[in-house]
Amino acid sequence: MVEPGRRSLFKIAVGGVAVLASGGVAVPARATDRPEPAPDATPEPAPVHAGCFSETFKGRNLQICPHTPVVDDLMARGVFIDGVPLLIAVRHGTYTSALNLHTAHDSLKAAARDAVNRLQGAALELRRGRLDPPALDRPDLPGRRGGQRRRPGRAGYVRRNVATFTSAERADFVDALLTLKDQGVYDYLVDLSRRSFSSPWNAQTHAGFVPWHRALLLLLETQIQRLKPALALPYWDWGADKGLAGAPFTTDLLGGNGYAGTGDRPRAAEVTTGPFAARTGQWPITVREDSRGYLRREIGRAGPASSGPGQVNHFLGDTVYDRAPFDTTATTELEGWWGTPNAMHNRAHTWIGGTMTAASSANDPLFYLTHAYIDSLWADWQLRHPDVANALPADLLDTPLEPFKSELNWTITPRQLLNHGAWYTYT
Ligand SMILES: [Cu+2]
Repeated sequence: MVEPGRRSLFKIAVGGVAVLASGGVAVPARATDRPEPAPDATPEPAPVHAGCFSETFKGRNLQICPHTPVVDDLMARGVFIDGVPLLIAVRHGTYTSALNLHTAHDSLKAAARDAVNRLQGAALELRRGRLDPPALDRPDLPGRRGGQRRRPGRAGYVRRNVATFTSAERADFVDALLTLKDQGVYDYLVDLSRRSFSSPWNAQTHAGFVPWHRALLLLLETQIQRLKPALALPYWDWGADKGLAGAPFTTDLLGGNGYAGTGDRPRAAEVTTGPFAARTGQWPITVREDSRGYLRREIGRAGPASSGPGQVNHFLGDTVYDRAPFDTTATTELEGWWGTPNAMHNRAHTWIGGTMTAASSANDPLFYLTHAYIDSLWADWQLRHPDVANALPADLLDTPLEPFKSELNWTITPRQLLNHGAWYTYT
């Protein structure tokens, strides 16, 4: 859990209460020096820090400060118990009190557990609260039980190939992503996407794969447009743009391939160019499955080159959207699980490799450009096969997608997503 060089931070937690004074200097463990308070004792009044809320728990004064950032990828601050800052360990986005459980008072341990849970919940709420989904109360969108509209709706903007982005658009796109990262909104969506693999949201290995991801793209795109109203998500046509010399792998966009690591420099696959490289300090990977807190790419190492024009045409010629039982055994070749001949989407992930092969693959902004291209292929397929019955199960078609409904109160249904022209067009 603790990387070399980080252990000194944890030593501070040993022997009483874990404390970390401002500037990272350990101070005496004052909270445990005090006697165990009586259950109804009034805690010493502690000054409430800006942006924090204060309450009493089992005789202890708690201050919870959800605005406090994670100090680095292992430690967070944001809880004071009786005025003393609590050391909090962060592991894969989960907060845990680093209190020494053998020596701390029971009431202190309980207070720390409660406070850390509250902090994590408040921090999530804060990030979620900054995310504003696109409105659904539009007359041109089908209602929950309405019919699917074939004619174009109110397409507000155009999604273009990233290769056509001007230098000003590239700068705006990068700037918007970095701002959303700072706000925690980007990482909230990474976490949401990661949880889709272990949740019954019909987002993976299912007929709901494409509409669910269409909703996810709309969510990010709407946040980008709040910052840069003229921008739309670009797509990356990996069949046509397979070379790594141009967009999106330029240093003014997403940066290039990962570093071919050696034993001397073990951070293999670390992206070292562009605005999302770890060395910029702008793009720490905090939602993740292992200790590697940096963006990685291993293009071409794990699998063959991705789908080319021949495979795209094969997919567009397929007359079946999906086949029951809507799992990995027969899911559309667009998503591309085992047994499908082209495996377009999955192969794009594995072709890029590194971060893009993890459950938290949305950490790489390339995720959104890849999915925008998949989304455009779905739109092309729908145009090519307007008379093929849509294979989305009926109960899925009119059920608000999760977790967008329960977490964001955004009740978008697959039916409202079937016609991409109601939202945007592709060129
Ligand atoms: Cu994907």
